[in-house]
Amino acid sequence: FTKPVKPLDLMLAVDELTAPAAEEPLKVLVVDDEPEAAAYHALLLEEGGMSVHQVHHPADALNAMERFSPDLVLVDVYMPVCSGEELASIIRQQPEHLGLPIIYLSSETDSQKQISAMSAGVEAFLTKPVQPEELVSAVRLRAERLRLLRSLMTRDSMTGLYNHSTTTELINKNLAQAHRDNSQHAMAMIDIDHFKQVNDTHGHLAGDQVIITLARLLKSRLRLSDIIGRYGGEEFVVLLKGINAEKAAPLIDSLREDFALVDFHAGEVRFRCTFSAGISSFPAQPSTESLRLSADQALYRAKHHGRNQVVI
Ligand code: GH3
Ligand code: MG
Ligand code: MG
Ligand code: MG
Repeated sequence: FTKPVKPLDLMLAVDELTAPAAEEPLKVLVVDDEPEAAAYHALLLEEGGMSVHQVHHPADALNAMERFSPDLVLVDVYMPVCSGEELASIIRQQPEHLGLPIIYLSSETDSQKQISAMSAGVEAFLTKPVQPEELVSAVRLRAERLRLLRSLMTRDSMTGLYNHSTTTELINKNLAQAHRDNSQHAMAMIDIDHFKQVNDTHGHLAGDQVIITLARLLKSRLRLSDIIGRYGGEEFVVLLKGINAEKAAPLIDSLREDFALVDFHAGEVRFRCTFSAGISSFPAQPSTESLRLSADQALYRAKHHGRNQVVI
């Protein structure tokens, strides 16, 4: 759980931190009434490094989209019951799939029919049989563009952490799940101490470096499943999943100790920084709002009692 990190490591590889999450393969939903065709195209995309889910009935597509959350949908045009065009218009009417790229893949070669099919708002029309490289590159280009767009909308560009609204949304979702399976979570509100003074003394760029370094520390030391958000300027919120406040406090405290040892540089001047944190836990606090309020009150006590400490 607590990988030891040498303070110096935190200063490196900031690019890695701010790059959009590239770990997960691009996800493609293939909708084709012919199982062989679906399997063949899925195979090509998988060979291109993507993760693919296939459905053979258009009626199953929406359900699959919900569960699989694809970065792109590849749709056959001629299918019984519901054509690819009809499916595309249904997808386009759903706000949660706004911007999701759809590509048609069909044996239709009549350009007039292709143009009319594209009016549902799809990105491209590929004709069967498709060149494997053409399929893979057409899909990758558009799926990556969506990934980038999503990342711009949900993440803070300076640190790569979730932005305020996404953090809240994700915590809400996790609490709803925690209510169902009786799990416990802890929340930590983390705020850099005397940060205004850091800016005033060492300049805004040095201040930015402090924020980026703390973000990197949180990312490298917490679990992948934990939710880490930049809540405001120099304020971070973490949802530590599956542990209570008594377990979360020493964990955050060890981060506090390590952060306090990082040497920052502003020209020739070296300086150090600390943070304070307040911890609350679910289900004692049953909502995002009460978790936040309780963690905020604990943070206030930490500040009031001299900063550079973690308080429950
Ligand atoms: P406290 O110990 O009580 O938290 O004091 P503080 O000075 O950290 O708190 P305060 O809220 O007064 O100041 C926060 C400062 O953070 C003010 C703001 O200019 C600065 N800040 C906010 N966002 C950024 C940023 O992205 N970069 C830099 N360099 N500074 C920022
Ligand atoms: Mg068909
Ligand atoms: Mg502060
Ligand atoms: Mg603050």
